Formats: sequence, C-alpha cells, structure tokens
Amino acid sequence: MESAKKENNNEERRRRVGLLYDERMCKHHTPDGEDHPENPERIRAIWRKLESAGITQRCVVLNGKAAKDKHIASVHERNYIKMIRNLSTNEVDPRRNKIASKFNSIYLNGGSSEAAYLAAGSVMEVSEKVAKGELSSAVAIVRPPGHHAESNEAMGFCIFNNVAVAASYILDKELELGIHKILIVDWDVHHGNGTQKMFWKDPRVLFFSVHRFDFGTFYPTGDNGSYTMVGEGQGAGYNINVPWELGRCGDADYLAVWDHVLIPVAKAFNPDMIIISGGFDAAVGDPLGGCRITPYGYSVMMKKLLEFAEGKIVLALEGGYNLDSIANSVLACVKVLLEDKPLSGTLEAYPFESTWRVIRAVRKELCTYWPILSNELPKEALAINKKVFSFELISSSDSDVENDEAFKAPSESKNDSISNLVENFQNVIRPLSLTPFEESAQVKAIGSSVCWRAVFAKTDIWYACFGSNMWMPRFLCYIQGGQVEGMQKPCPGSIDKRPPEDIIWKIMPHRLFFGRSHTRTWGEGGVAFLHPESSIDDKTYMCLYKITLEQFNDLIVQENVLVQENVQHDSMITPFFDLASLDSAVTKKSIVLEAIKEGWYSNVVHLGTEGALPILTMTCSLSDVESFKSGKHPLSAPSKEYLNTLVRGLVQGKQLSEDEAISYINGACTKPL
Ligand code: Q9C
Ligand code: ZN
Repeated sequence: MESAKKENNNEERRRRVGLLYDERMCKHHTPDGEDHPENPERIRAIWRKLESAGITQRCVVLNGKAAKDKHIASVHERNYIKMIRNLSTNEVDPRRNKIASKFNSIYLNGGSSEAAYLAAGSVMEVSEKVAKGELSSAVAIVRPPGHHAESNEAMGFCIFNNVAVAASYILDKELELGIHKILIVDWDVHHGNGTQKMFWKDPRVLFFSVHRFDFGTFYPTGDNGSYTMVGEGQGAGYNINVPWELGRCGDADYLAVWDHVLIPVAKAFNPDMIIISGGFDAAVGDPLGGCRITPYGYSVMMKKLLEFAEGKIVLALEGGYNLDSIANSVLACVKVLLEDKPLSGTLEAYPFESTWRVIRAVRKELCTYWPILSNELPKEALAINKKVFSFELISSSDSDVENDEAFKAPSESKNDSISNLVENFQNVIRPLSLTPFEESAQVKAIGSSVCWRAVFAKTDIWYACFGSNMWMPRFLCYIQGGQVEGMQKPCPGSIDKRPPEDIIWKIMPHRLFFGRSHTRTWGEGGVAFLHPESSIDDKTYMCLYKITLEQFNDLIVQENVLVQENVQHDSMITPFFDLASLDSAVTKKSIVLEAIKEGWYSNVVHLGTEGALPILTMTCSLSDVESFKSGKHPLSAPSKEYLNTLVRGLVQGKQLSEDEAISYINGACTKPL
C-alpha cells in the first residue's frame, strides 16, 4: 500500500530528464584508425545501454546542437576558436596532424571540428533547458570531452571546454534565466585544469574537483590540482580541489569527501544550478584511472547533489574509458535523476587513511571561506582506520568502539569464514555520517552481503616469493594475466590488475627445496618450496611484492590451479584467505587453508612484518615436507625453463650474478632435506 502510494506520487511529479546523444560526435576519431581510449564507441556504448535498459523512452531525447563562436568566445580565445573552426574536413590532412602534435594528448581528424562544436553546444542546450525548467535535469552524452581544454589550448583529449562554455552562457543570461550561481562538480579522475582557470576569479562559479594527484605526478601533472589552489580576488574560496595521494580510491573515499567537504560547502553556497563534469574514469575497471567507484557509488554521489538547486542538474560526459564501466555508471546516474526507486547497492566499508588526511588538509585550507569546514572531523573514523591498516586484528573484547545496535544485522551467510569476517568488521567499523536513506545500504554492505573484494582491495600485505615469481614479468601474469617465456599455459590474472605498489628483497632463514615430478606450467621437473619452519642455518632469497589482500587471494587460487577447471570458482564469492585466516597465520606462523588442501601451495606462512604490514608466503604443508623427506613425493630439480626464470629473477632483482644464481639454486637442489 505504501509503495503504491509512492508510485502514484512519482507518476504525478515525474521528472523530465533530458538525454542528449548525437551520432555526429562519433565522427571525431584518430586520423588513421589507431586505437585510442577516447573513441566513438564510448558514447555508443552508453547510448546502447540506456536503450536496452528501457531508459531512453522514459526521458526527453534531444539531438546535438552546434555552439556558436560568440558563445565559445566567453571562455576561449578568438584565434583558437578560428583554428578549430577552420580545421579541414578532409579524410587526410598533414597540416591538421601538425596542429594536433603541437598539443598535449590530442588527435584531430576531419570530424573533430564538428564534434567539438556539437559537444560544447549540446551542453549549452541542455543547460539552458534545465535552467528554464523545461527539463528537470539532463545528461549530455558528448565527446570530445572538455575539462582539460584551456582558453587557447586543446589538451588531454579535450578541444572546447564544454562545461565552461555552458556555465558562462547560462550566467550571461542571468537576468532571463535567473541562474546566479553555478556549482561545477568535476568527478572525472583527472583535474579539471581548464575549468579551474576559466573561473579562477569568478565567485559566481564554485568549481569543485576531486581527482588523482599523486603529489603532482598524475595527469595533467604539476601543482594546479593542489588543494592550495583556492581561487583569487573575488573568486578566492570558490575553487576547491580534493587531490588524492594515490589511486585505488573507491566509493567510501568519494562519499567521505561528499559528506565532509562538498555537501557542507554546497549547502552554504546554495547554487541555482549544478553542472557535473562527469568523467567516469574513476570507475572500477577504468584503464587510465586506477580508482574503483561502482555504479552504486556514482548513484549515491548523484543523489546527494540532487538535494540542491531544486534538482537542476546537468551531467556532461568527460572521460571514462572502460565501455562497460561508463555505460553502467551513466545508467545508474540517469536512474537517480528519474527518481523512480530508492537506491540499492553496497558500499565499501571505509576510506583510506590518506583520504582523511586529504579531507583535513582541504577543510583547513578552505575554512576561512567556508566556516562550516572549521568543525572537527569525527574522530572515531580515523582511529578505526588505523587499526585495520596496522593489522592489529580486533576481537570483540578489545574493541573500543561502542556497539551500534542498528549495525548488527544478522549475517545471512552460512559460511563460517564470512561470518567471522563480518563479525570482525562489525566490531571495527561504524557507519560514517549517514543520511537515513543510505543507512540501510551501509548496514547491508557490512551485515549480510560483504563485498570482500572492495574491503580487501584496501588492505595491503607483502607477498614474499622464492620461486619463479621472483621474476617480475612472471609474477605479473598472476596479476595482469598472460604467459611469459617458458610457461606452458597462461594465467587469468587477478580481478585487480594494478601492479604491486612496492618491491623489496629480503633473505629469510628458511630452507628452499625443489620437489614434484612435473607441473602444468613448467612441464617435467620440480618447483620451489619453502620449509614452513625457519632454521637459522638456511638462507633463502625472497622477493617481496606489496599487493592487496584481494590480489593475494587471486594469487592463491592461481598458484593452486583452481581456475581453469571452474571459472566461476568459489573464490569469487568467498575469499580463501580472510582476516581471520590472517589472524591465525600470525599467531600460529602458518596456516593450511582448508578449502584448498588439495593444492600444493595451500599453506600460507607469516614470515614477519615490514612497515607494519605482514609478510606472507605460500608453500606446502608440513606433512607434505614429511612426504618429500620419506620419498613418498619426489624431490626433483627444476626444469630448464623454470631454472631460467628463477635465475632471471635473482639477476634482474640485483641479488646475484647469473653464475651465483645458478649455484644458489643447485645448492638448494642438492642439499638433503
Ligand atoms: N603521458 C580525460 O579524461 N594522458 N582526459 C596522457 C601522457 C592523458 C584524460 C598521458 C589523459 C587525458 C578527459
Ligand atoms: Zn579524465
């Protein structure tokens, strides 16, 4: 009954959502058909997704419209506009290639000029309709993107700054449209350098950008994306940058920024309209961004913005290079604009420690302009974070966090390790400041359907290897997928394909030996094992990779050949090695994983810690060692291919010369166990 009433209500005040798409914007592509991440398939994929989800017929569909030079001229220089206008439409034109090569990360072809005018004009068009109230909100699926474009310079796949052109246009018609203040939210993974410059001194436009910064090394590089860049003159305080220190940021990080920076400032600024520079290259799966916002994350970010400016929101596409990710993310955003049903999904458990550091820095820098930012941040969030990161595993007894009754949703999972994990997290994590509408989602995320990957992606460990994985290209097969010289079959790789964050070498007091008659990867001959127990007489070279607990789980699966037989393996649902396993590995030094007892590398050994992170390796069980000793299983020297790989690892890792490496391995093969 309640829901029927709701539906009626929605029917009455159905929101008119504009959707702009125009195939002519696909005519901009690389001149020779070379692959490029910013390609026409991007907007086609989004459009197809919206069509097949039945969304287009529920929206007001609009065609593109070219911008006029006089409107572009409010943010771009006349000479630059002229040059873009006069780009030839010929299939081949060496002069055009020469122009493109003068810019950073720009290609041009015969369709580029038309597409650039359409992209800018289309964002103008939908913005005007939203400003007038003809549309409640709108999404402009445009390309080329715009936010890197500066007044006289194309860059970063952008030609005209579509969002800046539109915002200027709307404010120039201030008296007619009644829009006096515009909030631009740039959630593209890259800093919106162009937009920042164009409104640097303009208090009518509050420019907010959250982006990977990596201390100035991430594109577009340099200091412009720093949180110290707050605007100037009348515009001081109206430019807000949230620069991530590293990749891998996800829903929890973005929502923390929403809750503790953007939303409080938006309340104070009280915009008449919001334009989102909606890049989706911070989405999980994006090849350039390295972040992990889910479609649900985008929908929550969107929903929170919908509370402002009477819902007058324009979403303009910027970057985003994984076709599935961008299509699903845009779909999630449009659904929010249609307001047809409450959001559902799961949230990651907690933001990075560095996220809180950045939020603190931003708030401090801007609190003179936005006094609401002077308040202290909730302390407990930080304390909880530290605990998880330093691996002081928390049992219910030593938890210093008060129990939140609403938080104790019963676990639906019958699996023991999951229940343990849920229990651990219930004890260490409290919801962030939540508005009622997400509270249930957060409880659900941690209570009943833990997305272990999202959680484990935030937890680093050192994986120590002593075999072929010492050679980085071979190890990367487990992360990125593939097959290197000497391997007889490819690896599928991890779901999280990012390379290790750090690599170090250590020598450990454990016995290295070689056993088994053959392996599927290397053929005839033995492979390396490590005696799980230490003995000071032994010295083994170990290469340590800093990877996530998620990647470690995917590694365990592949090391034990559990994948190709069964693609949808249990490990997709349940991690083999969870925090409870880690707890026992640390206390017992080594733990044989029940679920993969039949594998040869099912024993995870805790070798110590490095920078507060545990060092873990994988080897056989103690009983396997006994079987090797008794001769029940053969001890056997490595195949030539396998030996080569080990030697390469040791040599390229600058541990030993080639000769030394060979005699090191031979020594380990010949010494009795
Ligand atoms: N070393 C947008 O997402 N990368 N632009 C160039 C050169 C350019 C991204 C790397 C990335 C531009 C709109
Ligand atoms: Zn981008």
